[in-house]
Amino acid sequence: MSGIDRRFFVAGAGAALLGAVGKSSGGTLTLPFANGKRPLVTLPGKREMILLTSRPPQLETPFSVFDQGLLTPNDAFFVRYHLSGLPTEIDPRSFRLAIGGHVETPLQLTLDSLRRDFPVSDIVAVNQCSGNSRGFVTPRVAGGQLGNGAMGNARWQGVALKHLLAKAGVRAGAAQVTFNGLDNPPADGVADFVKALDIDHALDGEVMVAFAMNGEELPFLNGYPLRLVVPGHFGTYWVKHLSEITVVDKEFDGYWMKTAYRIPDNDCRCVEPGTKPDKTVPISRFNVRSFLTSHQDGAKVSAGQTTELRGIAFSGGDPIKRVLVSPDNGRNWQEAKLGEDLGRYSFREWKLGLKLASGRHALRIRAETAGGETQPMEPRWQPAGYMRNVVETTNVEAV
Ligand SMILES: Nc1nc2c(c(=O)[nH]1)N[C@H]1C(S)=C(S)[C@@H](COP(=O)(O)O)O[C@H]1N2
Ligand SMILES: [Mo]
Repeated sequence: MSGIDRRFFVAGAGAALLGAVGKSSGGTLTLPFANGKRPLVTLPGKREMILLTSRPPQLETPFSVFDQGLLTPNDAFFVRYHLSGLPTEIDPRSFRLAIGGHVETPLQLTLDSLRRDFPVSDIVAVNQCSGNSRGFVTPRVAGGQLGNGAMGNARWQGVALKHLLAKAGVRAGAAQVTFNGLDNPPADGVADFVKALDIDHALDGEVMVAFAMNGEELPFLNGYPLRLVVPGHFGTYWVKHLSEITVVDKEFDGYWMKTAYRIPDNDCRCVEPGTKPDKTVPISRFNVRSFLTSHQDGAKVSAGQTTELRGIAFSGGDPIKRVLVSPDNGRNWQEAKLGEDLGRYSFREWKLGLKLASGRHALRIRAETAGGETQPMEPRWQPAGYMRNVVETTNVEAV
């Protein structure tokens, strides 16, 4: 089989997703909040994952994966869709990426042309859903009740959007660029999933049209054959099965920009629990987060001996300066050792050896960026349950 035939065959696996029920192993996993019991399923191209919904397919990464390496394997990478009208078959030979709108020369690019005619680059970047960790929000809010597994870190390979837009020639007066993929609403009255970035952002050289992830082509469920990569920005902008890029001369007012994915227009991105913000803006960059990955809540460790703690931190692009660990629920803090730097959009590993006396300990993990951004000790609240970044707590018992 030639390379291109093989790709077509792999993409054809998408047809198997039409039902998108997935194979259930019968196994379950219980996320640590009320009604947190979830089936474990396998869908094409994926290992056993936590099922949130089956139509459209939404899968969460089991948290233990984040302790196994800084890059999230493709078959364990989370999956989020809004619309159940998924493309069922994509032929890489006839696929075209259309670039049009407010440009000099509209383009219809083949996948071969994308790889051959433009500079190819790569970047390690975290993709995180705005609603990651929503299941922990109290008072609870509507939306997918996710644990902490709606995030992943990968090495993305593709072509910087600025090269594609340069080839098409952006005309004077361009305001934004919109992005549409091959998935469609299942019925009339549901808005097609289209997102927009300001023209300056689209031309910044970091926004990428990616065709590969961790050295392999994109898994079907993560956007085969092309997806947008928007480093430091929430996953909602990372449009999958990307097929249409349109330059527009005014602010785009589609449902998924104007109504959905908006956050309070204030510094904390928060409001009093139970209230609504007066003014909102589109969600944009990640706030800083950090996690302990080596130990689960309730873990037992050896009293009086060094326990090796390990975890990850990441931000919206401001480099991680330090990670602090509290052995005693925030009274005292110790600085962890940072691991390999894969770039400012990547997960950064941290490690710390701690001696814990016998008894229970509430471990807290707090990251700080070079620009001084840090995590709040108490959770902030907003009606959509986006952007949770409270200092995490993991209870361990030393025996
Ligand atoms: N075509 C398309 N792209 C999409 C979406 C979608 O519903 N359709 N969802 C977005 C959202 S909200 C997120 S969080 C990311 C998730 O990327 P993943 O499924 O590869 O993990 O995809 C984004 N891209
Ligand atoms: Mo998302």
